[in-house]
Amino acid sequence: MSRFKFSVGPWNVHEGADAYGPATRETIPFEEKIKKFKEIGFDAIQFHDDDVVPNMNELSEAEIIAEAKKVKALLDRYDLKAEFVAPRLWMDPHTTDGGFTSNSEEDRNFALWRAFRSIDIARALDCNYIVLWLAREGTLCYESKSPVESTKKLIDAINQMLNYDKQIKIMIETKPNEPIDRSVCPTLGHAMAISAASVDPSRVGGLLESAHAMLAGLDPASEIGFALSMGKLWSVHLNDQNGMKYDQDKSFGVENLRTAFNQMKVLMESDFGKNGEYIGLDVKVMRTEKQEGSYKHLENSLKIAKMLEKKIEKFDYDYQKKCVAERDYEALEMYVMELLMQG
Ligand code: XLS
Ligand code: MG
Repeated sequence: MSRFKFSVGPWNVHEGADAYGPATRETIPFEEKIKKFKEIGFDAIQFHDDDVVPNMNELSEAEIIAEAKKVKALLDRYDLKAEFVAPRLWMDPHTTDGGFTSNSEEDRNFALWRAFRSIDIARALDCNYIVLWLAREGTLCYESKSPVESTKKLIDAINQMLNYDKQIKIMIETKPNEPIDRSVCPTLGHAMAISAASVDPSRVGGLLESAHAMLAGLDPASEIGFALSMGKLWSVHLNDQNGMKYDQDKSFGVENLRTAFNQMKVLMESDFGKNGEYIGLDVKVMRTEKQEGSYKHLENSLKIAKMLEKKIEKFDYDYQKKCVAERDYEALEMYVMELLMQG
C-alpha cells in the first residue's frame, strides 16, 4: 500500500509512432485503457480536452458538455476520478504559431475558446483543475515575438480563464523547449512569477514533470521543493530522462535512480497528497515494445515509485542529522548509496 494516489493519461498508452517512423502497435480503445488503468492501480485519469471530446471543434458548447458527461459516467463505472483537463493547443492548425501568445489574434481567440471549453469539460467531469502545458508558447524564430509581450499575453489569457470560472485552479506545466525552441515559461520559477502576476495567485500553481526539469538543466527534486515551499505544487509528472536531449518520457527512475529517490523523498517529507493531490506519471513505453507490453512502463513506474517509498520510510534521519552536525557529507552520501543498493 502506498500513502499516495496515482494518476495517468490516455496518451501514456500509445502506438509507438515518433517523428521519424510510423506506429508499431495497434490503437487501444479508450474504454479499454481506462479499465486497465484501474486494474493496474491508478486512482485518477489526466485528460486533454479532446481525449474527452475528440471532435470538439465541430461541436456546440452544449454538445461538448453533454459528451463530457458521458465520460464522467464511464469514470464512475470504474470508480476513477478526473485529475485535470488540459487544452491540447499544440495539435490544431489554429495554433501552429502558438496559442495564447500567437501573433494572430484569431488564433489567440481560438486558444481561449479551447481553454474555456476545457474548463466546461473539467466541470462536467467534477474536477476543478486545468493544466496548461504551454507547448508552442515561445519562439522558433526569436525575433518573431517580443518576450515582454508574450509574457503579458500569457498572463492575460490566464486571467481570462480565472475570471471565466471562479472555482477552477490552473497548474502550469513548465518545459523549456520542444516543440518550441525557447519557451515563455520554462521553469517552475517562471510559473510562480506568473502566478504572482495573475489576478488570483491562490488559483495558479505548478505541475513539475521530471524530464522537463532535466531538459532545463535543473534537478526535478529541487523544482518540486521550490514550488512546495510556496504551497503551489499541485501535481507532478514523474518520469525519467537521459540527459538534455529530446523529451524521452522514460519510466520513473530507470536512468537517474538517486534523483528519483530525492523526488519521492521531498514529496514524502512535505506530506504531498494531503490536500488530495495525485502523483501523476507521464511515461511512454519503448517503441520496440510489442502490443501486449503496452502497459509495462506504467506497471514498472508504479512499482519503482512504491519501492522508493519503502526505501525512504527506512531513511535514518538521526544519522542524517549526525552527518550534517559533523559536516560529514561523504558519509551521508555513502549512506544514501548503500540504502539504494541494499535489497
Ligand atoms: C508533454 C507533456 C504533456 C502534458 C499534458 O511533454 O508532458 O503530456 O503532461 O498536456
Ligand atoms: Mg506531462
